[in-house]
Amino acid sequence: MGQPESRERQEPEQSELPPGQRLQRGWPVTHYGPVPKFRQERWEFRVFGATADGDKHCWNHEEFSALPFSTVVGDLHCVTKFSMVGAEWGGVPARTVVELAPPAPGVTHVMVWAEYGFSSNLRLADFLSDRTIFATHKDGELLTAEHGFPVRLVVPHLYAWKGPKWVRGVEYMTADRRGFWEERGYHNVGDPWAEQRYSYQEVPGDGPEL
Ligand SMILES: Nc1nc2c(c(=O)[nH]1)N[C@H]1C(S)=C(S)[C@@H](COP(=O)(O)O)O[C@H]1N2
Ligand SMILES: [Mo]
Repeated sequence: MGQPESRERQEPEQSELPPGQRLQRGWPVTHYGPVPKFRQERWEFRVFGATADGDKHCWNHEEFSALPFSTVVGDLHCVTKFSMVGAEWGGVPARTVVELAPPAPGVTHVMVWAEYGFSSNLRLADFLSDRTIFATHKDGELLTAEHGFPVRLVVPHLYAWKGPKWVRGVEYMTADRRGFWEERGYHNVGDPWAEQRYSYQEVPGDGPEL
């Protein structure tokens, strides 16, 4: 006896890739710059900007590791055209972070900040998707350093650059602002199903003027 389908939208078949993508065997490492060294005593996860109470919220590594844990299955689609599909990500849903450290009423976007100043901006609605997760684990194992240990964001419905590795914080914003790749020629929204790869494809409303 099947459970009734209660998903918000129909999931694509796992063999179905966004246009222009090809399947990658294994899991390549893709990022700009060096792999940061994790120093537990200096690490904290900060939520700041337009918070509901005007304060910033910080979790040290022990506290962050104790936040409610769940899993989601989701793919990574790199804009350079490879996809890694069917991974099970374990960690703290972005929604949980938002519940624990709520935004002020006017917040429309977030900037997710990582080590060395890497950043990516997301619409609040994309951040609140029930599959957006601050992952600490993949397929039951802790992330490795090169894949983002201790925490990376995974946003399965957007291109993978929208998911910073080595995340250190979330900034609540009352207007949109471009992150690292969004300032450097990549699309402000980054929906792989619509092939929103480059900023020259943007139409009014997709992002702040370049
Ligand atoms: N901090 C940081 N996170 C990042 C990037 C980066 O350059 N720096 N690159 C992004 C891109 S373009 C991709 S495709 C994925 C790749 O994740 P992986 O190396 O675990 O496959 O990480 C994303 N997260
Ligand atoms: Mo990428």
